[in-house]
Amino acid sequence: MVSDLDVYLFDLRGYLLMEGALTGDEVQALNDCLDEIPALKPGEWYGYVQGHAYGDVTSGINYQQIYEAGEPFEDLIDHPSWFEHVKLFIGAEGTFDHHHGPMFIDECLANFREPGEAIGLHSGGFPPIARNQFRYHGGRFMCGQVNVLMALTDIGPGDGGTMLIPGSHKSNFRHPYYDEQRMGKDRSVEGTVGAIEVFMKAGDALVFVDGISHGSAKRVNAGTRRIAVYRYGPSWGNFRHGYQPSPELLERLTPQRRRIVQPQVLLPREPQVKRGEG
Ligand SMILES: O=C(O)CCC(=O)C(=O)O
Repeated sequence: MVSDLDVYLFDLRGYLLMEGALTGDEVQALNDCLDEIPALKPGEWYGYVQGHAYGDVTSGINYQQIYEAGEPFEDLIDHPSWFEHVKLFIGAEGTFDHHHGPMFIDECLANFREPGEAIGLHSGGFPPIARNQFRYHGGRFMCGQVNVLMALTDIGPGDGGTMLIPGSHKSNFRHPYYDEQRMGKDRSVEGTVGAIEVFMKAGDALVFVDGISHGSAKRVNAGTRRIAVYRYGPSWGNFRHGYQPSPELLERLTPQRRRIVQPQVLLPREPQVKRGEG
């Protein structure tokens, strides 16, 4: 299921592009779910889905906790196109990292990108961060965060595609882009030496370790780019933004999905009777 070439390329480049990871019907069902949600501004809720922006809204609006938006989004939790890949790259199986399950989703969102919007370059092997690190040690991957970014619309030139610097998950130096940006120079991701823009068809998935330098080009075309991102890490992780899954979602999910969404149930759930009482 995970080919030797996938392993080689993920280790070398820090990402894999999976063409046709989702069928046309799946993409349609996901978009239908999104169409049912009224336009949300940051902070507004629709059921258990919340409108959100990273900093300001120039990178587009996010709908957080998108696995709450309906069954098509629930199916993404352990989707067969990438489940084994993510499991391997987190590398918990057979170790103490697997104490509560193979993985945990610390953030899942849909993002809508309009003309003029982009997200700046971020992450990279330097400075090192434990949460999103790339690591291969003792014969296994131990990635802190593996992202699956799914295209829900076609993403071609001018559409604000994801950009990344292949190999930067292993870098020991900061790209000069970051210093120039800090000095106030207007540096678009597009002009960054070493960065590539990933064009995707609706249904393609980009699997990448969060420690790779990544961001997106500015959207210049009319219309809206739609993506979903599920971020997976080891089962002992915690929610990035402090959301929690709804009781209804937990009730509906299969045991495998429930363990990925909520690996641990905190104890005790009720006050305990002291010895000798009751
Ligand atoms: O919007 C994009 O294409 C990039 C997304 C991103 O930066 C992220 O998922 O961390």
